Amino acid sequence: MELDRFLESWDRVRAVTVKAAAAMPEAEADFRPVPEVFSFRELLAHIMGAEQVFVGGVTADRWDRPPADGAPPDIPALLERMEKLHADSKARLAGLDQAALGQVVKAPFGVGLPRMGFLWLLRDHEVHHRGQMYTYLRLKGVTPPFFAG
Ligand code: NI
Repeated sequence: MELDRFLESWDRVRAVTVKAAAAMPEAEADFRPVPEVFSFRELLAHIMGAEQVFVGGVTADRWDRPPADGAPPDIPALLERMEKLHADSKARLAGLDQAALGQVVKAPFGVGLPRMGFLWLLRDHEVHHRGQMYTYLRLKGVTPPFFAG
């Protein structure tokens, strides 16, 4: 079913996100090309924050942003956190049936979509920010991983 296809696709995207994150030297993790954008480290934290918001919204109609917990930790610690979060997200999503996935819900940021549509949007959001990570890597002389895992 569509949820299975989504989870398979999201896992593939995530595997490449993790490779891209691990490619950045820790000394460059706070790099940002211009002052008004996320740093590399913040991009990674933001991808995780969106996962928490969207999965909470889709599974429990709770679109709460996770509490800010100060400066994000180093990249390996973020990746460890990301792995746990992703496993938890997938377990929560597995509880949704086809009827629930097709039901239109509205997020507080004004978008109304079937729950399944929000999940694809979450994957697209990750790909969008990962593209920024690729640019940051190039600017630091690092060759990013191939885009497909
Ligand atoms: Ni974003």
